[in-house]
Amino acid sequence: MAPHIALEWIGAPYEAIKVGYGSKELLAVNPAGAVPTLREDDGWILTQAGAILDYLARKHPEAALGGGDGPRAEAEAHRWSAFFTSDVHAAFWPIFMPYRYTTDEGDAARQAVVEAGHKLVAKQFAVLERHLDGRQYILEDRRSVIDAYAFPMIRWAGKLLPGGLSPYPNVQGLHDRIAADPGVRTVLARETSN
Ligand SMILES: N[C@@H](CCC(=O)N[C@@H](CS)C(=O)NCC(=O)O)C(=O)O
Repeated sequence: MAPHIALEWIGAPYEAIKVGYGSKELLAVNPAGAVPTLREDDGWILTQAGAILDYLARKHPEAALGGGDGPRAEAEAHRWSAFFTSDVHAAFWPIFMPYRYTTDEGDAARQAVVEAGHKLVAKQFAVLERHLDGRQYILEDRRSVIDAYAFPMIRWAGKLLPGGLSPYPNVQGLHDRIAADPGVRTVLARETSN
């Protein structure tokens, strides 16, 4: 969803292809069997959400989605991209796939893994909440690919955390600003209806 949002903001033509995790079709372009995977018209393939978003921002500087110029602005973009890849995204795995985190097949063991995931996600959302205090967007004062990256994870947290987004009003505000965008609504209509 995040690269599709970035592409909508850029206004570049693209084709979204529905694939199954680990499917033959997906494994042919990404040995991890995971999304997102970007394929350019000349056959060049790029995986990893953070890299794809960075590539799209650099390929389309006119869209100003990279978060600013200069070593510090670029470092901030890398910092928040790494935060979403390694800290936030990874914190959801015990919730989505508890069976990968315990060899105990019992319901109680799996539920304990899910609850540990809730705590991990809550810890990272507290960091994001503090960062957003007094800010409209994650980088500088305008939207960037990092906001697109955050958006699906904010939706997951809203649905999966026991208290939803209620402890994170700044994160809720960011969510609402992004969700109101027409390009984002296009992506949501396509990717949440089937
Ligand atoms: N580090 C990768 C993780 C990609 C990833 O795990 N994507 C999930 C969907 S959000 C997936 O395809 N999971 C399938 C699986 O793990 O089997 C990235 O940031 O692109």
